[in-house]
Amino acid sequence: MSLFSSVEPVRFEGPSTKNEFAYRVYDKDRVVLGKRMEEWLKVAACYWHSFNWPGADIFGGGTLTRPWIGTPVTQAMADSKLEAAFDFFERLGVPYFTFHDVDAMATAATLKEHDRNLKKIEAGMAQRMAATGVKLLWGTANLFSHPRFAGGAATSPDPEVYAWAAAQVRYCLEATHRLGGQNYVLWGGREGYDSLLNTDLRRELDQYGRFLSLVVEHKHKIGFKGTILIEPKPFEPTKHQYDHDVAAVFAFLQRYGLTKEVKVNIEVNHATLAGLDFEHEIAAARAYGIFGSIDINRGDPRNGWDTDQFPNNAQELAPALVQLVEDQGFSTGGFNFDAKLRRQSVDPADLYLAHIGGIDTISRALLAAADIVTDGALNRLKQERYQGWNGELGKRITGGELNLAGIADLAAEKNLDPAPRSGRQELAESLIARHCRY
Ligand code: XLS
Ligand code: NI
Ligand code: NI
Repeated sequence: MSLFSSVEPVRFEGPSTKNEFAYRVYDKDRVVLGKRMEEWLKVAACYWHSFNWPGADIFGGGTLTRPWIGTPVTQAMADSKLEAAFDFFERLGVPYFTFHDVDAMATAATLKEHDRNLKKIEAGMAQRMAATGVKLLWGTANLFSHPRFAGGAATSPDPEVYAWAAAQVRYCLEATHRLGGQNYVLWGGREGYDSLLNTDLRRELDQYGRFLSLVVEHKHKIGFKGTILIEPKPFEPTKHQYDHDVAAVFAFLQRYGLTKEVKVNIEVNHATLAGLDFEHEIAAARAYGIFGSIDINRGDPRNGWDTDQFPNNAQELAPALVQLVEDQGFSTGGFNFDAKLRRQSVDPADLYLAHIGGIDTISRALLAAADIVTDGALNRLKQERYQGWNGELGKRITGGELNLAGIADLAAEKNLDPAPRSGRQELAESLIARHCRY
């Protein structure tokens, strides 16, 4: 029995139900284009925002009832947090969860103690995972909360901090591996700078590149088959984060020879903060061949920080889901609800209602995307737009047969005079809107 065990297991009841603690759209066994909804979406709930955040902000303290939060966190507190978290995951009916080492375990003063405490909570997780069937989408080490990481972890000016970070990642990667995690995430919280005046950018990138290579090497050494994921974010908490966006991450991976080893975990709100569309980040990751997983949340159009709100607009998400459907789903990734309540949402019920609404929203977007892909009109519109490239001229250019002068001569000789053609953008937008009817 815990704070979150008073709610009945949440079930699918369909769109006409009056029960707020039921799914209206998310029917995990519903088959969509040959695959169960649960397999399409691979929903995960996260430990940190839901169980390790008391509802504090920079102007005020915790508002939520989270009796297991404190300084230090004792083993008993970590255990009751675990109980509450799994009671919630199980009742919500999600197949996965995600965690940071320090948001799950008892506080540790030394690395040896860190190792021991993480193993203790790992044992508890393994037990609850076996009992509930909830699996691990990914684990990650928190390399940003402790004061020692104020200047970064892998990009710290102090090699002792780097070594601490290496140890934490080693322990957490191994724990993730033993728990059968599908991925391992590195979000570069403070891997960036607050001022270039005191920062050696080239050195820090090299440190970070080496760090990531070591992680990849260790992954292979221990036989972890999951995917290593970097989570791009442009800033916050640092002024500039090196993993700014998907393109910056790709450049970094290429520089350190890791494009085949590491993929990205794209977060909606991080894309917004980078001034990019969520669907752009997905398209870029697919183009570079590094698409991995999604942290699903949303920002607020009038706030410039990571507000981590629950998603509630299926039409906005549909262009992203279309891409997922075109790819026939995730490989090892999933939709992690890296989203948090507002400070006034103080009832345990609010955590359920928030997730239910969010899960129904991505389900709506999935159904719309499946219809859009099946209908094929959007795809045809795109194909027609590029049709010229299948013709003779297109093939001669992309096939590499012509050099720049050759193309120029040919264009002049043939007296080319291409007429502008419609891009059909409004029709494309209408197609999306038309299918968002769930
Ligand atoms: C912060 C990030 C963080 C990562 C995990 O903005 O989203 O929550 O997902 O470290
Ligand atoms: Ni995230
Ligand atoms: Ni975030």
